[in-house]
Amino acid sequence: MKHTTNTLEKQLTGICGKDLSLCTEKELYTGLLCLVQKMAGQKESQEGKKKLYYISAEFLIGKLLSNNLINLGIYEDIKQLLEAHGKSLSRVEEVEPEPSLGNGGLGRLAACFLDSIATLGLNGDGIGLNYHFGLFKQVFKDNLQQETPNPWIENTSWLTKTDVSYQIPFKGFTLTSRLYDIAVTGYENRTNKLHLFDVESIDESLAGEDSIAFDKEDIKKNLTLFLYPDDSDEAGRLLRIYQQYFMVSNGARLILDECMAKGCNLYDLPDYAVIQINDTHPTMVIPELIRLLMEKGMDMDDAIQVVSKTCAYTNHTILAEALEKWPVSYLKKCVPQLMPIIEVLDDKVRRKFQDESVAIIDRNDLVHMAHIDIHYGFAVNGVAALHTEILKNNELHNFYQIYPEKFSNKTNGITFRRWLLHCNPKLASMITELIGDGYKKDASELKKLWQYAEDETVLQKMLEIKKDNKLALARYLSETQNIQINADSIFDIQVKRLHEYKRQQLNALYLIHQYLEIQKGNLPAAPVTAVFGAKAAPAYTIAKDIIHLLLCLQKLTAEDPKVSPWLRVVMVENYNVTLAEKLIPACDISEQISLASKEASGTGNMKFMLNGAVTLGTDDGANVEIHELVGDENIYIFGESSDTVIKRYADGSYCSRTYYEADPDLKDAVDFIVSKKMLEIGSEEHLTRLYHELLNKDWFMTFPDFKDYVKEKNHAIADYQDRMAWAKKMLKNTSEAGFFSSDRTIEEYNRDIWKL
Ligand code: 26V
Repeated sequence: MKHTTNTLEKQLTGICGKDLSLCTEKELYTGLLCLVQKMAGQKESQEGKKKLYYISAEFLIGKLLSNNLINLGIYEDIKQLLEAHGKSLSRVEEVEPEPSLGNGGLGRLAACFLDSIATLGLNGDGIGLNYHFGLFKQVFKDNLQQETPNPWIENTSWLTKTDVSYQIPFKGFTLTSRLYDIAVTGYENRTNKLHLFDVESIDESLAGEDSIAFDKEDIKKNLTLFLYPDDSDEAGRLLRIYQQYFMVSNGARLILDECMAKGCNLYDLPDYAVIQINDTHPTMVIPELIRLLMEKGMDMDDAIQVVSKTCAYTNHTILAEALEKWPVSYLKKCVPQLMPIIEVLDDKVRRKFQDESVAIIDRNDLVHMAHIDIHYGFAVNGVAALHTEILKNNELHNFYQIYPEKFSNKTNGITFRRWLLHCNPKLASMITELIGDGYKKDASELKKLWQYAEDETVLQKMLEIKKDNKLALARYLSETQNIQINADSIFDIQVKRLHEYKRQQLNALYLIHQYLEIQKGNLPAAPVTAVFGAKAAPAYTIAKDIIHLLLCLQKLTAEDPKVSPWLRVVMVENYNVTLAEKLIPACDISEQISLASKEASGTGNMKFMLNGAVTLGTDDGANVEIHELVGDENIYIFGESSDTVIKRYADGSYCSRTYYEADPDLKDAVDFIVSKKMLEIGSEEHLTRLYHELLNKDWFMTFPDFKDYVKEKNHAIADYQDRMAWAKKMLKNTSEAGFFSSDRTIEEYNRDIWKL
């Protein structure tokens, strides 16, 4: 140990060019970055003939310094080294900007997968885009979300410029690309790569300092400025096509180059490459690869065969509006070279199957991207057991009948390096003391913790760690967001993208109900802090109205002396991976309350469970599997079943007003949204629009679940009072979380799909 510390000290001092005690945090950060890159580089490997390429529009990787230190096995050494020089590693971590390359679960999953792929020593790289301003940075003003650019690339960053560059053809012009790489260090294993393509001609000055508006038509300069640029107008939608094609055309060229360099003759491409298509954003890789193979002289039928044996598709959502369908006219405007190929792909399908529902180009001249993936890929998977069943029985039923052998489930997972070792070091070391550190490589060993279910010292220790984490969160929010919270209250947390199907509005209705009860003198069993974190898509009006409601409730509960000792609502600004790492270890109750059947999996639910939070949720997505693992005693399940919900949608029988009229508590809560009190705090426009939306539509059926939700949540709050019984629930959740390691998920992908 001493020896490594000495070597590390020499190396780091050499890089920084002065004694470590004289360095600023920023200097130490860039010094460590260089050191990590050097060490990671030494672990790069060419091993493995066949390689996985995980193509994704998003990689929500989070800050990289600490995770790399952990995976390289030098975290403790560096921490001690800095301490010996009067410096703190956590202070150094704070100066690292968080890469802004993702939006939510889909992108975070991709990041966890890269970690596990490298950790398992598999030959696999990621391919995506290098968005300069990322998604957007969320700022609250007048209780509303505003969006500003989120620049994250600094002079010294994790990006390494490579000499790989391609000419990418669009209608009427060509763009020169440039590849940047980020090293992906596996935990005590090999280093893989995240390949991020950029345009050489990018012009950051196109976007202003505090607005995400820019000239959407200047593709040469804007292509990699933002992830998911606003698509509420045609220019925005075309830009998304330009981005997607740029990503896959570069990716396809890189893949072919790498394979040919290894001796591939292109007919044997499936022996050298497998391409995992993460949702439909990269679907154009299929026709583009076919096109490139034809350019190299392959005949079309052969090219289709080869590509079909190389590509596999993961579906992440059943929401119709998220299943991409591009108008033929748009594709012709941006990438006309793909249309003849897509037409042949459609033609072949139409000759084989006289079923309009499985066609690629529909009667309205829309190209169904998922249909390309399913017909011309060799595997299709859902991301949780329930989700895959719904795909097979409902959403993709007609495809399942044609290709039953292509379908499988791969329940999502999370990397325990980031979501336990890094974010909750106290819990991790308690676990190591109790069961050794085998769980770091084989997460199923966490089950061994359950032998301590009756051990009061262990249970007490779990409660102490949770309390410490709550205090740390309180301190952090106070310092960074000027939010004060009471660490003695129950931390009830809902953090995820803002979407109506995730039902932050149901949580809000509960909070209003509680507020009214407290006003009446009916105090809850314990004080509660309800914490939210969520970004809304800039053009998603109702989602932004819900944020407005939450921010108004924050003000209302903070300023009411009768209520604030019992109930506080808090919405953190700019929720991201860094905040998640602080919130999740501090959580008591994990809110996973999507409308049953709508959340494909969820992965936040797994992170909370691992960190000893108890789930309050619907039987949806991976909650179903959490429920099975921990049993009824250790989870709070409420709401209507996915079957009931699916039937309700099918028969169109749902009428929110009926529920509103029948339940006075619900009626009071809904009416309160537009009460005098609320209108004094908030904006009439936003609050009344939301009120009418709920009353006249409530498309995601919050009203039928309201009563049951209130009951179960109050049940959890009351149970929390028996600290030992609660600690036992926490322990059960942590000890059953092993199944949700992304190492397990990746082993399944490799066993069933990739076969590396
Ligand atoms: C789709 C679209 C459609 C076009 C407009 C912009 C946009 C942005 C993102 C998406 C993809 C959403 C899909 C997604 O994030 N799905 C989530 O995937 C997680 C990982 O599998 C899963 O745990 C979540 O349940 C699922 O919502």
